[in-house]
Amino acid sequence: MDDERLKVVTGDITVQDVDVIVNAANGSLLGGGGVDGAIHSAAGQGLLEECRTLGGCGVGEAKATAGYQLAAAHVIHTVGPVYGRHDGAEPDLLAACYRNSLSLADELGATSIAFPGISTGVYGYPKHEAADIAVGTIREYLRSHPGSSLADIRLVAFSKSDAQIISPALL
Ligand code: AR6
Repeated sequence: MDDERLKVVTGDITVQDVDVIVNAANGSLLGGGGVDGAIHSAAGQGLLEECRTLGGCGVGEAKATAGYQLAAAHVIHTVGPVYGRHDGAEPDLLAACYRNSLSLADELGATSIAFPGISTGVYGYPKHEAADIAVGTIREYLRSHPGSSLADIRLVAFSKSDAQIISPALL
């Protein structure tokens, strides 16, 4: 079933004009490379200071902070699975990242949210498989949460070639 609330956009997630940006973090929540590094540098030092108070985050879980210097009011930090390190539980853990982030965004009353390709960089998740899980999990969430405040859900591809991988998952 098609849902106009979900779309693929190409670009840098840090400049998305949305209520919530999702960060593909690591368990320490203390920053890193990739999209995590980009979000921390765009948000500024306040983000790291708040992250230090959170006590880390488990794989598949999600925790929220303010957005500081980002256009987004909130950042939801989630920790994706490292591909091949979870004895076959990778798909469930990746789905949990999306589901728990959406649920937290709803608790915050957000209407718009932007996701990066969680686990598809250093954590090695194959991009086609990850895109199918992202789209399937988001659609299932929207179906099972008719009262969701979310009206604009973006899967942010960092390059045109990534957009070409993700877009067919929406068909
Ligand atoms: N905007 C949108 N997407 C981006 C951006 C950006 N600015 N930068 C990278 N991507 P990764 P992971 C894409 O490695 O695999 C960090 O060091 C990138 O092309 O950032 O979940 C954390 O601290 C890729 O498709 O996250 C962890 O240690 C996707 O974002 C670890 O990396 C995710 O790539 C997490 O690894």
